[in-house]
Amino acid sequence: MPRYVLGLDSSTQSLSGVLLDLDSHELAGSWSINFDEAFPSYGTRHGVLPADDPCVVHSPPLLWVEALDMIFAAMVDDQAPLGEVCALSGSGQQHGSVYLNSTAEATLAGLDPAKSLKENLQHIFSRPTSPVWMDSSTSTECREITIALGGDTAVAEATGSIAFERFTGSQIRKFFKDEPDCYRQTAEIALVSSFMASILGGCIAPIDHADCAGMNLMDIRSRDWHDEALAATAPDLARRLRQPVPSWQVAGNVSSYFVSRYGVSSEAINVVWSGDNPNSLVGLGLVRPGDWAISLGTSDTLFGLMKKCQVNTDGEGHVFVSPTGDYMSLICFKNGSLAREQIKDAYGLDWPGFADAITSTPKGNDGKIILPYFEPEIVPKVLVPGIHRFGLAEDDAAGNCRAVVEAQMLSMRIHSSWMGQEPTRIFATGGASSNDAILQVMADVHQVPVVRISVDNSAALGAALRAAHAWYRNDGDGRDWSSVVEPVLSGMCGETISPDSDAAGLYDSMAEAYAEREKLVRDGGQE
Ligand code: XUL
Repeated sequence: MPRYVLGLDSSTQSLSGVLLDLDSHELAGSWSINFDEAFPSYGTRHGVLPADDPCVVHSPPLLWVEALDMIFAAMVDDQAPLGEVCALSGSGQQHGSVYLNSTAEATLAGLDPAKSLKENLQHIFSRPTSPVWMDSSTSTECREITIALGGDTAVAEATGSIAFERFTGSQIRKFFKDEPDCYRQTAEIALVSSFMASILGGCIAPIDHADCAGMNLMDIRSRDWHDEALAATAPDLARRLRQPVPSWQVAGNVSSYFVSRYGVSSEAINVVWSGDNPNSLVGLGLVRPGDWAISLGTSDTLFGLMKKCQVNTDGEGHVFVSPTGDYMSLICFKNGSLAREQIKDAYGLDWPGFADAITSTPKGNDGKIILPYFEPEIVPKVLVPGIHRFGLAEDDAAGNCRAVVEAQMLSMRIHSSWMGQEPTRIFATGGASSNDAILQVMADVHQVPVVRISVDNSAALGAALRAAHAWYRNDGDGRDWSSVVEPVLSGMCGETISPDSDAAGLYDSMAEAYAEREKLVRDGGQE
């Protein structure tokens, strides 16, 4: 009899789900509910509520509740084999928080299948809206927490990241300061991930270590709440939080609500949910230290799995716990496709023309360098945009094309060295990963093989793979991460691009030259 696992993804704009067939290792179905389209009465735009202050970005958690009913109904309509699901788990947009009152626990335990989830759960909130990761209204609270803990380095060493506005700690502090009565009425604080897991399981589900690392509240090494961070955030916070758990922890069986109403197997285990980035790590197959992924999108994002906990005290990257129990980094470079496209367009090229320009120029570009800050850059932190050329003429079309891609790859190499972990292979994903010339530069600069991978929703797939891993661990043959992930992802991997080992020395020197130019520009020097 075939067995299935279900992975859900509660993201900013939609709730998606994938059903994975454990025997064939293939997807048996996928569903998605767009919040704005499906629930216009909430008035969300791109999943968030309009606000007068652009720094305040909240979403209504009841919308996510309704979407959960709707996606299960859609699966039933499509005759998805929910009775044969052995495990389910999910992914939540990171950092967002949900505030529950003292009725929540009993209400979740007694969900009535004759009513909708909305009818069941509408009175469990002590705060009707949830601040999400796009909220940047807590700079004051970040400063207060940082001072209380002894500075940026101390916060990063303790919790894995310096204090960020979107991280949950400063958000909780702002809630406590602005609405002390509602804070007092809050019995439980959940992340989006643990909130959704709580509904599926009909109990308060704990937060997993991976998503917990995005709160600025967990001791990143002991993986327990950090007492001073809790104290710096809000009074009696420990009472409102359950003990964080490993990402493979089972939070019980699926609630009888989903068994009665949608025919989900009553034996299905509800594996704790995690954040979208940790789930994507697994969904892209990064289960061995040294496995990296570079997602080439509007911004470029680098994820890397590392064995040891290394933190970045400059705020250039985050360290989270990975769902495998190791650590992971997340580094975001804003001038990604944005910069590649600007250069392509400036020389009137299409993408094949851009690729030809790169291959027509020598590796290392004869030392010509560009620093392509079309927009303020996150890593390295550059607040004033500007394009800085060194030995590179503006009318050298091919030289500029190679320079922008070499700049991006060199910057990733330089600004990931804090991880203390060299990559052994890189999975390339996102729109621009279809471009061979760009991937060859990636392989040459990092001197490792680059594997092209195309996964539609890596967060939902990662959640399904985590559910599978937990199921094998508990009820199956205990197979390891690679044996769970590889049979599914091998079909999604394209060719491997090998590095040119003759270019190794060249890019070592270029990394030094690039870092010097970058320092010059950041110090306000002239090219
Ligand atoms: C990560 C972050 C975003 C959200 C998106 O730190 O804020 O990637 O997780 O959902």
